[in-house]
Order: sequence, then C-alpha cells, then structure tokens
Amino acid sequence: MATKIALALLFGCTLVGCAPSNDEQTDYLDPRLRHLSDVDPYAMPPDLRAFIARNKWGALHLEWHTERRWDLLSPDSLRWAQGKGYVRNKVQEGGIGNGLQFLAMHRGMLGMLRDQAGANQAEVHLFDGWAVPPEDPHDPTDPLPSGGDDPFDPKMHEAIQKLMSDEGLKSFDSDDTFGRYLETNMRPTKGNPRARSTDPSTGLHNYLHVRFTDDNSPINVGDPSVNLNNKLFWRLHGWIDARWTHYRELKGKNDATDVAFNKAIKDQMNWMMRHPNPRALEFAPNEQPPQSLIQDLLAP
Ligand SMILES: [Cu+2]
Repeated sequence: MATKIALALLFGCTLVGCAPSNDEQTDYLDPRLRHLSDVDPYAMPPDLRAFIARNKWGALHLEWHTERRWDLLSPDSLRWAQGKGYVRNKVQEGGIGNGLQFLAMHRGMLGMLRDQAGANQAEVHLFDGWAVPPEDPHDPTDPLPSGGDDPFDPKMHEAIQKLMSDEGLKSFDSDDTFGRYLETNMRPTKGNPRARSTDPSTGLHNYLHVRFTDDNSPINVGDPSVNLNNKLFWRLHGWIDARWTHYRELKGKNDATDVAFNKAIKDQMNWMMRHPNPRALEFAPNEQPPQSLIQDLLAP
C-alpha cells in the first residue's frame, strides 16, 4: 500500500483515479476490447486491463508512438492525428534522446502495473519478460500467428546474441544508444526523415512487433492502442527492460543517484498520468484510428 501511495503522489493522481480495484469498471474499456475473450491465451487479466483502460493508456500509447513517427505519417494518418490534437514530438523515433524516452516510458508502465499486481504472484510474473526472444516460428508458447513459418532474420538473431552477452551490452556508450539500437533502425537526419541505420542488426523491438502482428486479434501486438492488453507485449518489453537493468549494472550506473535517468522516467510517467490533451483520450465510434496509421507505425 505504501508503494501505491508513493506512486500515486509521484504521478499526481488520486488513488481513486489511479487504481480500480475490481473488474466492474469494464465500462472504461475500449469498445474494441469487448470482443476480447478472457480465455484468449494472450489476454492480460481483467483487473490489469481495467487499470490500463481506466488510465487511457491505450490511447496514450498510440499517441506517444504516433507523435514520434510524425514525419513518416501518410496524409490520412496525419489528418486523423491532427484531428485528435496530437502534435509532432521534436525527438522523432530513432533521433538522439528517443532511446532513453522509449526505455523510460515502458519502464514506467511496467512499474505501475507491477504495483497494481501487488501480491498476486501470477500477475507479477507477467512482467518478467522472455528469458530470450523466441526465434522458432513454432515456439510452443509464442508461435507466429496463423501458423506462420517465416524464418527468423539472421541479422536479428545477431542482435539477440549481442544483447544477451555482457560484452555486447558493454559496447553501448549510453542508455540512449542502447535504447535506440534495440528499438528501431530509423535514424532521421535533418534532410531525410526516412534515413536508416547502416547497421542491419538495429531495431529488434520493431522487428518483433511486426513479426507477431496479428490482424485477427482484438489485442494485436502491432497496434499500440490495444497491445498493452496482450501478454506477448509484456514478454517483449519485460525482456527489454531486464536487458536495460543488466546493461546499467555492467556499466556501474547507480539508479538512486542517476539524475538524468530518474528525470526521464518521471517525465514519461507524468505524461502518461497527467495528460494535457483529454481530446486525444476518447475514441468515438466514428473516430477510430485509420488503418493507415497502424501501417505507418509498423512500417519497417
Ligand atoms: Cu510502445
């Protein structure tokens, strides 16, 4: 309880606003999630879904990624985003600073969800992440959707090896470089918002989101507005987060005294919890994100 109060104070929300304690609040759920069955093996437990829904994290997560791919949006997506009051983020995906923001925002969500899970050990373990990302298309726990059998990209296999080894982790010179390597192969320049890294092993996170995209799932892991309700999302982000922790240990970074690190997490969670743009948080039936947006966000 003490942690919950501390977190609530830190993020400036009341306990009532932050912490639905039962499943009755399904009226907060995104209407698309009404098609989600509790027996879907990838569905997060109802109490955590209610928490995510009540805090509008699906909408915010979509906004977060959209504002950072602003320069790549197709005209339909851009029109929709502007209509919701989204604005271009000055640090675009893959730009300097974006890696730390990416790590910090997802860590902030992980921390609050772990806190929600509290003493429920089965729920807490949903955030442990993979030991290693599954490369086998027929992995017993996380097979590719619809019986897909695309072989795993050898360059992405290399990335996993690098990220699983202490030597590989130590080769990054900052949280931000580590985060950008893992997150995305986009490296926008002044003249070219579509510029890519010359290292073909960058962008494992985006690769895995695309690889596990399932258009038939109401909690498609490729759609930021619903994928927080998918266990696979947290297996991926739990793994990323744990690799970040290990990177920081190897580099001798002290979380307690690292001002930039703490500021990054606090800034990101303040944005997720005290959002200045309420218009962006509700999707009326006629304002659902256009299909082009999900494609723009997934485009490799
Ligand atoms: Cu995300």
